[in-house]
Amino acid sequence: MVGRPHLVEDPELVASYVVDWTGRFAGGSPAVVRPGTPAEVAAVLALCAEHGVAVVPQGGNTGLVGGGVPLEGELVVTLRRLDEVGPVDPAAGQLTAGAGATVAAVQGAARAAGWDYGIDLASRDSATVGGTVATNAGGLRVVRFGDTRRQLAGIEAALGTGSLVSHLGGLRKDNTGYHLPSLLCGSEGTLGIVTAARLELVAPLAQRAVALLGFDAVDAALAAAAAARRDLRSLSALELFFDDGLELVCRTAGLARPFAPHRCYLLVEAGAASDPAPELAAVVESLGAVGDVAVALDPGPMAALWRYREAHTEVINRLGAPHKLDVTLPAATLGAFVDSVRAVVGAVASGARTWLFGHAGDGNVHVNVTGVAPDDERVDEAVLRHAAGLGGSISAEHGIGTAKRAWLALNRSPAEIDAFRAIKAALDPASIMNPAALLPPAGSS
Ligand code: 2HG
Ligand code: ZN
Repeated sequence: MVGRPHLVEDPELVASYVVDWTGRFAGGSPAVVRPGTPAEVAAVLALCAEHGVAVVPQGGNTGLVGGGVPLEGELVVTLRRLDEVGPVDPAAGQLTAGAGATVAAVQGAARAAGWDYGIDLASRDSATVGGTVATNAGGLRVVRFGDTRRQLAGIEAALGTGSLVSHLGGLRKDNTGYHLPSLLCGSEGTLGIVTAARLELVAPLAQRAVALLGFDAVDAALAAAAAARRDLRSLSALELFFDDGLELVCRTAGLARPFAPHRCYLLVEAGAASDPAPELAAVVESLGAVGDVAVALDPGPMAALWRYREAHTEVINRLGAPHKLDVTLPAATLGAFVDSVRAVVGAVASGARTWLFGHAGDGNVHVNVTGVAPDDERVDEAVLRHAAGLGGSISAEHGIGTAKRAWLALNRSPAEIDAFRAIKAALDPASIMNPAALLPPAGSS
């Protein structure tokens, strides 16, 4: 069906598809299928549905919740061959990209045509359109442009039934029934496989400026983040990290500290068509309680300031596979969560270390815990319950995957989970699509 060379059975080649990026989630698979067209993807799913063969779709394998690797012996369907990026429609400000195109490839095509893509994330060179749509990925520019769902003007997908649905015309007004882009975005491969997406592009941030601010109190940093959201019209990123994380980044990556140590740091980026530096300077000037400031206006120095934040993921991983708990808190309880979560972890895992960083503009904290066995879920349980108890979400932007499905009911009512199951039964009646992800095991809720 896909051509003999595209059914990969050699265990050495299959090996790289069965372990996630962190190393925490490892499984096994008899084979990896590499379809080359949307019709081939649909045909593979039709055959798998007929024979009851479970499937895990995979893009760049940069997911962090065990949602893209075969943990129960599923067949892996990799979308990487569907990597075409179509031409930019300059009138509409849109393009169509195959599921296997990387986020960086979409950004590159958009920029070459005088536009940009609103999604950006550290894994941009590997993460794919299909994977970012399937997980509704967020990243660094949600505060400005919204999440992946907000960029979607249309979708093409092979459903678990084996039928191909394609609606890529990109009309901005189109009230013709159920909105499949919304449904499939964030469905984590449990309903079907995204094969292509029609993406809205954004005006490029032709000029940028970055400020790194040091604070000696979390409250002061969060107050400054709120002020930046309110007052900085050109705000394009608003990131938070702490001194232990910065220390680890500097030590591991051999970087000099930006300035004297502070309890926590905000990275504020402004981007606009014309120079946003004066506006950024005025807003920084207006903030109280800033301990130190470093400003970068040129690409090299800006990248150097960004590195302090972006390197967190890779340096933490070198300590051993972390437990990654990606949560969002309401503004009213974000400070309380940040102040208390280390103690919550310490109470269930005394030898663990807790690293906090994330997207302050979105209330999104990445709680990374190292020094805990991959299958010891007490930390996950404690942190997710704590976040939900403070009104937060147990998954801000990474998805539920297999890692968090046992706790879905912390955020979703029985009626909502029943509705999820009904939708899945309709679009994936043979229950072959990523069966270990998202929905709690049958009977558990
Ligand atoms: C980020 O914001 C990513 O850098 C990864 O969402 C977060 O490593 C993490 O926990
Ligand atoms: Zn993130």
